[in-house]
Amino acid sequence: MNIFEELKARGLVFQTTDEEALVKALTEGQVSYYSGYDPTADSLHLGHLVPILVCRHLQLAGHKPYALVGGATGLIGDPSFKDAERSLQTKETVEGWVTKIQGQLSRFLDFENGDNKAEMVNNYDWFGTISFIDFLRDVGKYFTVNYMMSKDSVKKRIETGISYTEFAYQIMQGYDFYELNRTHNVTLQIGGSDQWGNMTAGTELLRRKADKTGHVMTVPLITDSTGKKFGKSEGNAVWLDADKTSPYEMYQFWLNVMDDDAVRFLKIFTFLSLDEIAEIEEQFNAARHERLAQKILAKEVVTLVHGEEAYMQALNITEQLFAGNIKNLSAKELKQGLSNVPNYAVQADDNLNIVDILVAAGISPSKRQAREDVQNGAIYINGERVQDLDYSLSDSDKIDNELTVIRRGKKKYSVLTY
Ligand code: 629
Repeated sequence: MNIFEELKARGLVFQTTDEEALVKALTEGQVSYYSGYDPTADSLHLGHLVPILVCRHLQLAGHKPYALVGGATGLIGDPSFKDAERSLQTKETVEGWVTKIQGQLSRFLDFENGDNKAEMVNNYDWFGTISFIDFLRDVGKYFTVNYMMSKDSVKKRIETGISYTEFAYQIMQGYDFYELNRTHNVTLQIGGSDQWGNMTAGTELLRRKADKTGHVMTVPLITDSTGKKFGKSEGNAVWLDADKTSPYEMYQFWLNVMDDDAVRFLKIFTFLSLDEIAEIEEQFNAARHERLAQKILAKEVVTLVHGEEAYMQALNITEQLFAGNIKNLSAKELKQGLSNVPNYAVQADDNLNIVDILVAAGISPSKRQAREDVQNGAIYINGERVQDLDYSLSDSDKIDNELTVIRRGKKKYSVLTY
């Protein structure tokens, strides 16, 4: 299988400008390619991962990647399929986000070794100094307004309103492709299917201004088997920054993938070979309740994004919480594992008797119920059952001097902080 067939078999190809010519280029020699990421937040998220992984596949196959961070385009705002105009961020903010996103991208590609080592580029490096007059004369002249308006990505906004600033965006991205071709011989651009319009503005400019052919390849927008857009956990983006989405949370996200999506996602999001995935699929289908595909998926992606140690920690937190072994975890681990659990900050004048604390922390609705819960054996402090109505919390119940985990019944947790 050549690299293009491999990407296709994995479900990583949505659309290309000229498949035959692209396959020819990819099989005949080394292709320089790029993919761009705008600094619209201080972190990338799972939605960015697919094109990044395609770039990694291509690098592993010997092609040379350029990772572009849009220091300039991030100051403008991509209107593609966006319902409304974006609000402008300050230049300082965008600059800070550029640095963070560069740091994240650097983990996925090899920037050090071989004749196809990856390179980081920032389009501020050429847009920062280009004059408005030169841009209009040397670039804008190649685009008709009619052509620009015909793109699906902006069509809706033509009706509802779009600023001249955002309307110009596609020409900027088009010029990036032209510029990277001119300076680095880049001939292929990769992006999500929402980027088709911007990316073909690049091949258009290459053709018209330099009489050259560029290729575009889009990756599909990932949806789950119910057709919902993928990558959100309880409505929130799953970030690649461990401080925004902990490795444990990301691990849980993958662990909870639906059965019908798990194998497809193994092909898209991991570097296991298709043969290995076929074997996993067989085992998985023989006993789906064991969630083998999800476990491997979670292991592979968390290791890829956060490293082996973070994966081991996420797994350990999962297993210890499942077994109720709270005391085997540190306060830091518990904060990851129980980040979605209600917290109660114990007050200086709180009565620390178990019954009172259960009510104060909102674990039991009344003292009467609290007493019953304790006597029934439903209450666990740091994983150990407490049935003594006179039990009073003390320093020895504080894990790492920071918190106490109370559980009622099987799954209802609450964290006391001090
Ligand atoms: C200048 C800027 C370029 C090439 C690309 C760009 C960024 C591009 C964009 N991409 C999205 C982003 O930055 O806005 N105009 O958040 C995002 N991308 C990854 C995938 C995407 C896309 O970074 O292409 O489809 C998400 O999967 O939305 O010269």
